Amino acid sequence: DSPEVKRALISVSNKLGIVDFATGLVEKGVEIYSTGGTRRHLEQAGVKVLDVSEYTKFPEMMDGRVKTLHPKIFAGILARRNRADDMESMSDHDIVPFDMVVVNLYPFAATIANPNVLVHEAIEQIDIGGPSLIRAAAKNSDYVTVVSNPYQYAEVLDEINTSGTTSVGLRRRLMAQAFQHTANYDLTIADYFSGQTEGETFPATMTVVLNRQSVLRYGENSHQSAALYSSENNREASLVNSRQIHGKALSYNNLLDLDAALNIVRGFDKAACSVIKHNNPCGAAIGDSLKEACQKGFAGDPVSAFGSVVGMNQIVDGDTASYLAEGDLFVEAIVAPGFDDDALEILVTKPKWKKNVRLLKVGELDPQRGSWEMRQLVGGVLVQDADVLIDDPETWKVVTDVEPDESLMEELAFGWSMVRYVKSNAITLSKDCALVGVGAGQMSRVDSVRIAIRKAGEERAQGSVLASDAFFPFADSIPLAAEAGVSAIIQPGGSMRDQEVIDACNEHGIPMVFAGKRHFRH
Ligand code: 93A
Repeated sequence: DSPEVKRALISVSNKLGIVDFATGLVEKGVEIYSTGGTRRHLEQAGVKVLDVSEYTKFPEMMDGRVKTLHPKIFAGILARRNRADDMESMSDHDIVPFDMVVVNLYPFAATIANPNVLVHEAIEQIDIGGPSLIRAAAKNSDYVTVVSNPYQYAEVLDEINTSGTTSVGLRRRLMAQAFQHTANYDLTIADYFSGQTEGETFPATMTVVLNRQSVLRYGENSHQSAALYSSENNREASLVNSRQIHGKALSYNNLLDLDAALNIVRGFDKAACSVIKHNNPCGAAIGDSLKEACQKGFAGDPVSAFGSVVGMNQIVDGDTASYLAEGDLFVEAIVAPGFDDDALEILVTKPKWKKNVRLLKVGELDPQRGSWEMRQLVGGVLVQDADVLIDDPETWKVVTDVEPDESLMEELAFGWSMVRYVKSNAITLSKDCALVGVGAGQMSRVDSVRIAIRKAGEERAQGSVLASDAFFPFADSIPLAAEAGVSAIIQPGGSMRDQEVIDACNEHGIPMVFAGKRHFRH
């Protein structure tokens, strides 16, 4: 019931893979028609191609603005093969049927990614003929195969090679992808021009197109259904782009925590490990080796670390995997740039939790994560730049009589790089570049201080440094820190009562640094 593919129209801006694909089609006896640039590209590679202009008896004109927009092209795509009248119209007007349309569009998104692009240059990159070809072929997917993206070539050629045609199932799937693609394309154009006319960072109207990536077993709780969506333009090394190489399906909470785990470690040059529970780090550390970072990370709060999600910023090696596998640790999921063969072998054979542990490979990490963040409100959405501010200790101010020495400054820098990943009100105690106590998500800052000290325990609080994600509204936290033996404090400063807080530090001989910027995470 699927007619043999005899004739294809190919018109592509992105020439990736097109020679191999077209060659494969020609080998199966498919006749190819192309527009100017595509035809030259294919001919140079030795592929036999017919010229669209010669067929329509119309030249390409207006710098290519009109090349395929012609009834002889569109009727050949849209004709219903089971309708005698459609077939008669074709023969009356010397129209040939196209069984396949291979088009990818002018690169509008890539063009506007250049901030210096001029409006009229952007306008020239709005494809008109291409989306029309794609939509026409998609509409007639009963008979026509529409190929709108190079990643579809392999599967299409596979079917053609086995049966000389494509299955209805594939054609319908390609149809859906085609309409989604042209819809996204138009939305990108609309976004660009609505933003530009306002001259604002954030567009006046925003259309966000997200593709469903997977349906999850359930959401935060088992009575909530859930799915994961990814944005089409997201190319950075991220959880959403990662590959699961082992273990059970990811849950909603796994995904949330893995994302946090990855964001904490991605910025460090040294080996780093984060241990996440309920979206907060219960441990995190840097070390001279990944194993050391892991050991220090898990030591942060070994009780809470049970059933945690782990993030690492280097390829996991056998040593690190052995440490994770051999202790009494129980890990739900691990995300890392990759896993070497030893590590993989160990993690999938050794630990008790080997069957279930989810291993995610993200590839090489960018130090910075994506640019915008969205949070949902009932009936709306909040958008902001992600908090990716790079710490610059040069701008920090020592506000106390005593100055922290160089090694304390290093410890403060570590604490400050961690506290932004803890829910506000956030307090961290850290020592030897490892978290030892975390107070997260309390409604009063002094409670977070109390919790961080209690979590650290007497011995570890002694000599640790304290970081606070926002200023101390009162001086009440300082005596608590002093009593616990905290050796230095970092906080943004900026409270009405800064002076009281500084006085309290001076009284207890604790050096304090103002970082000048706060890092709320609500
Ligand atoms: O300027 S257009 O909107 N007018 C057209 O009639 C047309 N037909 C195909 N752009 C048109 N195309 C696009 O040209 C295709 O979508 C494809 O991206 C590109 C291929 O041009 P060439 O074969 O000359 O490289």
